[in-house]
Amino acid sequence: MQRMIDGVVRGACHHDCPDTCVWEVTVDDGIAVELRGMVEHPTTNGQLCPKVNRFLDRVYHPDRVLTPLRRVGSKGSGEFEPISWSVALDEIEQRWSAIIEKDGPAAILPYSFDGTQGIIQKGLLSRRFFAALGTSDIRRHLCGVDAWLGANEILGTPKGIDPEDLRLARTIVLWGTNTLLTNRHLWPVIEEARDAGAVVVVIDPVRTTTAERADYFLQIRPGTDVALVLGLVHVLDRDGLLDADWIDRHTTGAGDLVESAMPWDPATCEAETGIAATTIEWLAHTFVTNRPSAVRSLVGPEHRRNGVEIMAAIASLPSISGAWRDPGGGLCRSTQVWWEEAFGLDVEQLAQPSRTFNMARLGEVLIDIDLDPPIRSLFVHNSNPAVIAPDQNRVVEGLERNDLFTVVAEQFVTDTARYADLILPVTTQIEHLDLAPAWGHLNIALNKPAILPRGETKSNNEIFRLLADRMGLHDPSHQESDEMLIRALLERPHPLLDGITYERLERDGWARFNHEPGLALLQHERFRLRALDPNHAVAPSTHRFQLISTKRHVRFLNANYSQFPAHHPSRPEPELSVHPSDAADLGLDDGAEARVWNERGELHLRVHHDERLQPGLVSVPFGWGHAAHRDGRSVNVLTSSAVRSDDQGSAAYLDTWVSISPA
Ligand SMILES: Nc1nc2c(c(=O)[nH]1)N[C@H]1C(S)=C(S)[C@@H](COP(=O)(O)OP(=O)(O)OC[C@H]3O[C@@H](n4cnc5c(=O)[nH]c(N)nc54)[C@H](O)[C@@H]3O)O[C@H]1N2
Ligand SMILES: Nc1nc2c(c(=O)[nH]1)N[C@H]1C(S)=C(S)[C@@H](COP(=O)(O)OP(=O)(O)OC[C@H]3O[C@@H](n4cnc5c(=O)[nH]c(N)nc54)[C@H](O)[C@@H]3O)O[C@H]1N2
Ligand code: SF4
Ligand SMILES: [Mo]
Repeated sequence: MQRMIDGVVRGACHHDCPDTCVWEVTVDDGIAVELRGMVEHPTTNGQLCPKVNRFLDRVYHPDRVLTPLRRVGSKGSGEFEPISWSVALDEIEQRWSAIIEKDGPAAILPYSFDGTQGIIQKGLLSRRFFAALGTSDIRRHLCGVDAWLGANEILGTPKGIDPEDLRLARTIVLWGTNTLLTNRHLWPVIEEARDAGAVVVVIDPVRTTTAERADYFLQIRPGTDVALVLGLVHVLDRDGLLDADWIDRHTTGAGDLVESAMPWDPATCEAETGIAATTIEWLAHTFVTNRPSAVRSLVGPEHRRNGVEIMAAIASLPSISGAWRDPGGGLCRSTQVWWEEAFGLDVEQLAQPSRTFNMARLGEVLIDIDLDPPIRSLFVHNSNPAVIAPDQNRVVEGLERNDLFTVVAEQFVTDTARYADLILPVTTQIEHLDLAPAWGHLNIALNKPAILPRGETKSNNEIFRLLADRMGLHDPSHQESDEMLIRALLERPHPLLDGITYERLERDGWARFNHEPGLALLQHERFRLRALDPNHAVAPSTHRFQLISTKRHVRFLNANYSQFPAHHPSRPEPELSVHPSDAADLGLDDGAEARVWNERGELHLRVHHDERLQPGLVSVPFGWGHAAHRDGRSVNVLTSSAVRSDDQGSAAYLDTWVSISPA
């Protein structure tokens, strides 16, 4: 039997969080007894976060799935019996072989997302496996793709400045990002800049915890960010603050941008965005005079129908103003593209599936009997679509199909796993090997397993090795070990990876990509400016309120942890937050019960008066499971799965309109 050694083992957090903290696990007698942030890691700085400080409770939780399970009750009943791996694998082999024989492999749909963002366990072997079988695939566009597209259009690259370089900036605009909640390890960098005199501005429709800690808060009307950028460009042009030499040497299309800003004088911009004309003038002036100036954004505004245009607008501001000239100036966003390029994953992801669906449309795909062939089997790993996907009623309707053979690889019986025919028990991050990339800084880390897999759990990769063997896929690439996969990535000849070896990562735990701090990365590029389109989604006449459902709780991470009372916020249930003026209008006291609905679904929620919102905007937190709601469903029953006509892009989670009445 495999043995593990007691002592301290280094690893890194797997969650879909920009921070990718590096941790140290203390193991005593084969049991992980302590987990703490690594002191020497520059962004972790010895601290994890309120979600992951209790991670060992998750690993050893009595509800962990420790053996394969087979459904014995009806779908969704949550009744399962333990079975052995060989019985589970036999059943998958038989069911899939029959489906492939009758309808072809395209009738099988794998569904996965960022449950772990470790490069090895997230998808290397699963992609090889499903591509070799020739199954259908999904476009993994729920998070970050629209922001990527918008930035890339203007910058000619999706890359921005190194987030750690924000310490050099003297104006920092946190544009639609809730840094203190979602990217907390960046905050010390921002404070460092502030200690040196930086001004911090937050632009958000909601007065978030981050907004409360900023120097200036601009409470924007939802979705009107493009108009705000046009207003800022208008002022820069009007007041002679545009640098003709910069524009001439480093941009194309600036004339079109300035022309599209002509109608957006401060008064017009105020009427559209809700931000005072004098504030718009102040921000435009500050951005060009109090330099270096940087805009920081992640995915907040991208979850809208005009998400690409919003990010294009956000990228246009530093590009026309010449903010890129200064180290620490420019646009700062996800660093994912750095490691995707270094590891060649941008290419790897283009394996040819038999057909592809945008993952936002899971519900309609599952219930569409006219598809040729229809989906007969669903394999879910690294995701909890019953909670995270839009149009939840349709998703559950699909999962309820008795003729759909559903397999879910999970650590817990999630809301998705409840509908599975088979649940396969998987390891947690301290039970498997992985290479942990970050989308909030330029370091990578090696995650070494600290303990043996609990019970009969197996890593994703181990499951795909077994499945490949069962399904007759005998190419040796399906059997590569996790260590071989990591070594192959690190050996790629890419300048960012020079000198980063497996041995070095084993010794130090982490390494920074070869990129000099403070390098004004894009100063020699030509930015592709263009006219901007300020149109955004407007209210359908039937519904009065706009609903946002972003992440809100410090101890939740997407769909993880809401099942644990120790992770609950002080108001321990999902509530409908309503601005007090709207609540008065609707006759809804604080604590009253309201019905919230639209054409896709409804929820009954307790009302919370919250003056951090704005009139017309209500909110329900994302992340709570079905059981936390009296309707047995969560906020995504209200969101729409509509994506662009080319099936690209994220769901417009935030362009959701609802009606509200007392229950
Ligand atoms: N604690 C915690 N941390 C997390 C997560 C979590 O679930 N919990 N999830 C992780 C994941 S997957 C992601 S993608 C990141 C997301 O990280 P962020 O992008 O920072 O977070 P969001 O909460 O999606 O959106 C940020 C802000 O955008 C605002 N916003 C909404 N509409 C608009 C608009 O039209 N204009 C502007 N300017 N702002 C708007 C929202 O009010 C919100 O405050 O967080 C990661 N970190
Ligand atoms: N209304 C609304 N909906 C949203 C959002 C929102 O803000 N509002 N945010 C969207 C965004 S930005 C994102 S990124 C998505 C997140 O969507 P997901 O990536 O699906 O969410 P997670 O909760 O991070 O992870 C899902 C599951 O992965 C499992 N998991 C973890 N590690 C492993 C592993 O090694 N193997 C296997 N098999 N499973 C593992 C966890 O147990 C967890 O149940 O949600 C989206 N949905
Ligand atoms: S969830 Fe984010 S902040 Fe928390 S430990 Fe993981 S990487 Fe760090
Ligand atoms: Mo995300």
